[in-house]
Amino acid sequence: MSEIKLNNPALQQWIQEVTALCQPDNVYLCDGSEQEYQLLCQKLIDQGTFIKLNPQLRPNSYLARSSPDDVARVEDRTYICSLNQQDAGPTNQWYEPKKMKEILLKLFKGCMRGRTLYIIPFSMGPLGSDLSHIGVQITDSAYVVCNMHIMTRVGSKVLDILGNGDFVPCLHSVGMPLAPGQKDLPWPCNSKEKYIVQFPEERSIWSFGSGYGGNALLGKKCFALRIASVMARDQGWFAEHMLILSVTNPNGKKIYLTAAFPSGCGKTNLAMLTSTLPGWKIETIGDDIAWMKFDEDGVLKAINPEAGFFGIAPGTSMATNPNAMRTIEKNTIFTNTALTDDGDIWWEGMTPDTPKHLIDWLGKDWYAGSKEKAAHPNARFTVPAKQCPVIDKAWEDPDGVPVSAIIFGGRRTSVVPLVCESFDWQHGTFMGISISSETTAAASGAIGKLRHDPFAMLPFCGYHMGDYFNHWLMMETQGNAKKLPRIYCVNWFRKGADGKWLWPGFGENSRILKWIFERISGHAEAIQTAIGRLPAPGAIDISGLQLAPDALEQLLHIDREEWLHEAAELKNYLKLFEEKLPKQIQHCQLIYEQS
Ligand code: OXD
Ligand code: MN
Repeated sequence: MSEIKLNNPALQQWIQEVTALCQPDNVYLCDGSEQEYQLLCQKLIDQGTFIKLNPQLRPNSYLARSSPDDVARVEDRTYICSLNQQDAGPTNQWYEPKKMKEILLKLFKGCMRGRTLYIIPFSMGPLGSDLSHIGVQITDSAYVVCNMHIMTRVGSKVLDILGNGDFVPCLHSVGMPLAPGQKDLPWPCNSKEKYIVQFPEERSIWSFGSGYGGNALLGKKCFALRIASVMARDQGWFAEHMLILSVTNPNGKKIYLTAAFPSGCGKTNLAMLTSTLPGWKIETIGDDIAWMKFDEDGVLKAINPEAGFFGIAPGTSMATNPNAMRTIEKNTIFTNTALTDDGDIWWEGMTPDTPKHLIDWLGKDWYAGSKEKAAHPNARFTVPAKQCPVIDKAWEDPDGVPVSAIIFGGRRTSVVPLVCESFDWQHGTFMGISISSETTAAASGAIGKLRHDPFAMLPFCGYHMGDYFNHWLMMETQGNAKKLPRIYCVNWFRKGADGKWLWPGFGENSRILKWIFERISGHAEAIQTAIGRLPAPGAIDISGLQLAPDALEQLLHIDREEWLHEAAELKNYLKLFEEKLPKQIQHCQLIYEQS
């Protein structure tokens, strides 16, 4: 094993400690080069993890099939190990940090035997931006290295910028050491033990037993949300589960928006939306995470800390998200999709016709008409953001983009209107707190259950959510905020009495973005209601849209009884944060109740 020499003593020491603990056969420092990526892809083909897709149909692309018990984020195996239990708050699983370390040290001891330990220096955010932060992931999974190559900026250039500075250490193992001569599995993982652990004070991450998505690509949920939310609290910025997009009107005026939706509610579709309104253009900066900070002029600036998209494949099609389909034409890693007979990928909803025969995500023959899904509902594509045909030209701007509006949304079949504008920052914060949504396949557990998901951060906030609400409120005055974005709430998912969607969604959501754009520029009308400002009759452009005659009315209908019930239910939920619930939020609740 050759000795790795680094200029950063803390990094050098950490690598030595981890190597001694995990006892890998080899240690490899990733340089981030294209050649490295290709070599690792070949290694993954050789060990049966990757299937090379037909280069004629899908150049430089691969399919991986996970173990059937490692298909999504494991929220019940995720821990925030703050020094004080109170700091983790009522919505996170807490464990005493010292005791957790004991558990982890036992699990990690010798866990990389027979494997290579990869060191991945990575930057979350454009290289050298003041808004970016550096992490170093150690992993024994080449699949993870390839995904990190796409999802973050990786390699020697990151080490150059790091110099002697601070980094977030991110330790990951699939938790399956190999005895001498033991044959590896295509998707090694540990079916008994999984731990996704954040130590907020130490700003470190330990992840054991899973190779999938947010459990294993530690730059994403673990660093850019759980750890970064703590850094943001301490340093006066925001780390949010938000897409970032730009809207350009027919006169060429552009504004930037961010939007928070719970996992699996269509953030990628909204971020890449093709406008159905002539002359209006939507462009993408990010589809999952936004880091935002007020600049010296008091303007809220946002960067996308990621460099790729890790999007949910099922349901993505030329009809629902043509820009995503174009993005994934090449250089893409697919995980848990189906494989076609001509060596391409397929998933439910991808094409109008279903292929007659496929190999499903479990590697078995699958025939049209089967009751089983061919692709796993949480099947994913990992693809470089720069391949998106509508990537905004400022997407890597180190200064970030100025945010004019923030949108909150969820998947609600009733009660919540299509769009609603908040009265002010406080009320907007209340809207963020109020998000609830039906659960999806992005996390393991029941699907379709309504759950509260404040700011879409329930699984991702690294500290007490009551303190997080306070942080949002305080930023209005304590940050150097001068020009606060307006805050909106949207719901594309409302259904009519017949159980059918009332709103077509997808590209047609451009009509709602247009209303928001025009509200900000002072050209759109709104009416005041108890829950916020709704579009005035005629203010939403529905030209050329085939809507049922009273659909818009139903979509914007506020039912008093339903809202009183909603308010009571929310009040009950918020008891959870009792001792830390900001007074201003209790005041917002009263407005709902008294109206
Ligand atoms: C994601 C998620 O993968 O939110 O983005 O689960
Ligand atoms: Mn997400």
